[in-house]
Amino acid sequence: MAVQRTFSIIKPDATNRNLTGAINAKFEEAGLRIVAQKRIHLTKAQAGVFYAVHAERPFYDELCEFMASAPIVVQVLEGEDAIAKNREVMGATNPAEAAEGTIRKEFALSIGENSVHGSDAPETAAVEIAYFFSGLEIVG
Ligand code: IDP
Repeated sequence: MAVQRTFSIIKPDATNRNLTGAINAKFEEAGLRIVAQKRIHLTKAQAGVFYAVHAERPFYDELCEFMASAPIVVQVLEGEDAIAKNREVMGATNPAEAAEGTIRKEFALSIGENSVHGSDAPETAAVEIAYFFSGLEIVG
């Protein structure tokens, strides 16, 4: 498997609890390199565009409110098989179902306030990276 890039967000529940460093340590221990990173505070409208794929889901409004409730850290992670590796380190969406040692098992508060986002496929990774970063901001 070739070196890939994926898009990651450290969500408001995690930045609120000062967990950015602890979560980054999990990525780095898994062999993922943080090749771009910045702290931003989304508007609800910007969160809505990012999560447009979920617009018809019952939790969409709650999700957009949450993502705009506090600063987030957006990142590009790079490594061998980075998309799958990141999803593995994140753990299942619902922390009650997440495996031991994963970020969501250790840190997530609920299925909604689950500490991290990670792209699920190369196509979504490319779109998500381009929504938040210019090429000059990604330093591999
Ligand atoms: P993922 O983040 O593990 O890829 P998705 O199903 O794509 O999971 O959902 C996107 C995000 O929407 C989740 O990470 C979580 O924050 C939120 N979410 C998913 N399901 C629920 C729910 O049932 N209630 C509230 N929020 C949810």
